[in-house]
Amino acid sequence: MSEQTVTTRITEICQLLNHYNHQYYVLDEPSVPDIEYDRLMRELMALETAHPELKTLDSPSQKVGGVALKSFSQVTHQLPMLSLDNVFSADEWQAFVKRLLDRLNRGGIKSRLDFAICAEPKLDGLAVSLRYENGVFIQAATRGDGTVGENITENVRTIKSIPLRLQGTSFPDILEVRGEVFMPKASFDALNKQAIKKGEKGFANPRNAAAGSLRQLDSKITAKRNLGFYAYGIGFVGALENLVERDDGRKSIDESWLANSHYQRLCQIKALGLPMCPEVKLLENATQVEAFYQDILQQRAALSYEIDGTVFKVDDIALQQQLGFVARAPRWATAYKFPAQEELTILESVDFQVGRTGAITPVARLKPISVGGVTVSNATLHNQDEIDRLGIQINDTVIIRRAGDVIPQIVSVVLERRPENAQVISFPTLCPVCQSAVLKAEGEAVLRCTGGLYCQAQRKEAIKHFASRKALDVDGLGDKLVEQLVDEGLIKTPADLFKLTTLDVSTMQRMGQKSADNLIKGLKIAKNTTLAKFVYALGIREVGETTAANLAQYFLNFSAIKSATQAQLQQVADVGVIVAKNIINFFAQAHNVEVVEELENIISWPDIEPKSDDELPLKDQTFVLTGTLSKMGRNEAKAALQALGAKVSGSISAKTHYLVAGEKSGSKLVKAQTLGVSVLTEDEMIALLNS
Ligand code: 9MJ
Repeated sequence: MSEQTVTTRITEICQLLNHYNHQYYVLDEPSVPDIEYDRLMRELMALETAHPELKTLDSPSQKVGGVALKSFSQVTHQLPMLSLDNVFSADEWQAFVKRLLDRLNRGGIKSRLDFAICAEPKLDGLAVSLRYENGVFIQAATRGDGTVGENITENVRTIKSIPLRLQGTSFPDILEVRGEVFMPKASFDALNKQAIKKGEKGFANPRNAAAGSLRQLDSKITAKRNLGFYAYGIGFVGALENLVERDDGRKSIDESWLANSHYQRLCQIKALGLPMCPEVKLLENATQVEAFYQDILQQRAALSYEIDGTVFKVDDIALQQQLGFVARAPRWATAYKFPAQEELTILESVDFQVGRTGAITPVARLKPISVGGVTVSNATLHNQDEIDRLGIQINDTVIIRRAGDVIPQIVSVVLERRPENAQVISFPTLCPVCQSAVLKAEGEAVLRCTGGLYCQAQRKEAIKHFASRKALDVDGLGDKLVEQLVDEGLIKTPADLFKLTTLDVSTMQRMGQKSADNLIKGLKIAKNTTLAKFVYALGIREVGETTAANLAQYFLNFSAIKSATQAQLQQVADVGVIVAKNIINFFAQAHNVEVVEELENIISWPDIEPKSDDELPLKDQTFVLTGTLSKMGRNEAKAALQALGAKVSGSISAKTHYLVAGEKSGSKLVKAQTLGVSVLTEDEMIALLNS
C-alpha cells in the first residue's frame, strides 16, 4: 500500500470509528455490531504500528490509554474555572433570587424575575475543562484551585463518550468545554464487586471512584474504568488566526460563534458531539424552579448517575455578564442541593437478628442522627465479610448514607477517630434466640441458625411472611401482633393462626374486642386465596412471588409441586438447581409437611385451567439454550419458550429439537452439530417466539 493509500485508509477508519463511538456512547444508539467495530480498530492499530508517523492525536486508537506518567503537570486555566454557591431550602433559594433581583434592579435592567433559567441536575463527579484546538482534543485539566489545575489529558482521552475530534466544521479555533466526569452507578457497583472479589476495599461512592480513576498515572487503568462525562458550560473560546481563510477552507471562528443563551450554548456543544445531560431543561422563569427540583429529586434513585442536587443558571449571557462573579462562584448561578445523604455518627453496639430462613444478620445500633431529615439509629451490616471489608469496630465513628428509600448503609469508618475503647465485633457461636448451633454453608457469606421452626425468631418471621400482603394478606395481623401471639404461646405455626378464637385474642394484653374481631374476620377471608399465593406464603427459600406463580402455572395443582423431582422443577421458568433443591428440601422436612398438611385442609384456591393446545404452539418441543443471549437473557428466553409450551432442558441429546446458540457457544454447539439437532441463533428464536 502506498503512503497515500495508507493515509486515506487511516482517515477513513478514524471517521467511521469516531462516528460509531458517538452513536454508542453519546446517543446510546449502537449502529454496528461489536465485531465490526473491533475489526476496524484492529486494522487501524496495525496500520498505525506499521506507520507510526501517521498516528494522529485524535485517533480512536488513543482511547485505550498510553504510557504511564511519573506525575501530573500543571495547567493554568485561561479563564478561571468557577465553582458554585449552594442553597439548601426554598427560603435560601428565595433569598438568592432576591439578591439577584436587587443587583439587576440597581443596574436598572430587570424589575421582575421573568427571565429564562437553565435548570440542570448537579452531577456528583469531578469538574474538568477540555480544550479543543481546530476541533482536536488537545488537553484536559482538573479544576484545582480554579486558576491552576492538573493536566489529566491522557486519562480523559480514554473516556469513551468524549470525542477526540469535534463533529462538523463549525466551531471556534480554540474551544474549552467544561463539565463533570463521573462514574455511572452501574459501573461503580461492578467495579466495587470486582474489588471485593479480589479482597480489595473498593470505593466509598461513585464520586471517589471517578476521582480515583482520573488520578491514575497509568491511563490504561483509567481506560478500563468506564467513566462518563456531561458538558455544562464553556470556558475560553477564541480564534487562532483572526478570521482568515485557512488551508482547509474552513474560516477561522472566534467567540462570536457562541449563542447568547446558556442553554443554546449547551445545545451547540452537543451538536459538536459532546454529551449533554438529558435532564437539562430551559425554564421560562423562576416560578418553575421548585417543580424542577422536586421532579429531579423524585427521579434521583432511577437516574443512571449520582447527583446531589440541582443547578439553576440565569440563561441570558448578557445578564450573566452584568451579574459577574464573586470569589470563585458566579452570581448568576447556584446549586440547590438535596438534603445531605451522608452523616457521621458512632457505632454504639451490634445486635444479631435471626431472619425467616435462619440467617443471622448483624445490625448496627447507631447514635441517632438525622440524615436528610430522617432519624437513623440502625443500619444493617449484612455479614462477616461486610464487617471485615469495612474494618469496623464498636465505638468507631462511621459515615452513614441514606439514599432514597433504601435502608441506611454504613459507607466507611473514620479510622483517624478510632477511640481507645474500640472493640472488635464477634459473631455468636449459638443462635441468640434459640441457642441452636449456627452454621455457615460453603460458599455463603451468611451464618444461619440451624433451629428451623423450633427457633422462635424463625417461627415469628415465617408467620409474618405467611400473613403478609403479597402472601395470604391477613387483614388485622401486623408484625407486632404476630410477635405477641408467639411470645404468649398462642401460636407456633401459620396453621395455628386459624385455630385462634375471638376469646383467645381479646384476652391478650393491649387487645380490644374490636381488634380481635377484625383479626378473626381477616383470617376467615384469607382462607380463600390462589395456589400461587399459597406457595409463596410457605416461605420456601428463594421462592419469591414470580417463582411461586411460575410453579403454580406449570404444575397446576399443589400435590404435583410437593412431589415434583428436581428435574421437573428445573423445567419451570426461574427455577435453577439451587431453587429446585430448596423446594425439595422444604418438603422433605417433617415439621414442614405437618404444617403444610394442616394448611391444605384449611386454605382453598380455585383450580387453574390448563392452557389449550392453541395457546401452546411449542408443546412437546424441547429446547436447550447455550452461550450468551445478549438481547433476551437466558431466564427471559426460558420463560418465553415455556409460556408457549416448550420444554427447556439443560443438556442436549438426540431428543432435543432445537439448540439456541448465543455468543461464545461452546461444547453444546459442537454436540448439536454431531447429533444433527437444529441450531437457532438468538434472533431466529425471537422470530419464532413472535410468529
Ligand atoms: C454540576 N456539578 O453538575 C456546574 N454543575 O456551572 C453544573 N456544575 C457549574 N453546572 C458553573 N450542572 C460552575 C459549575
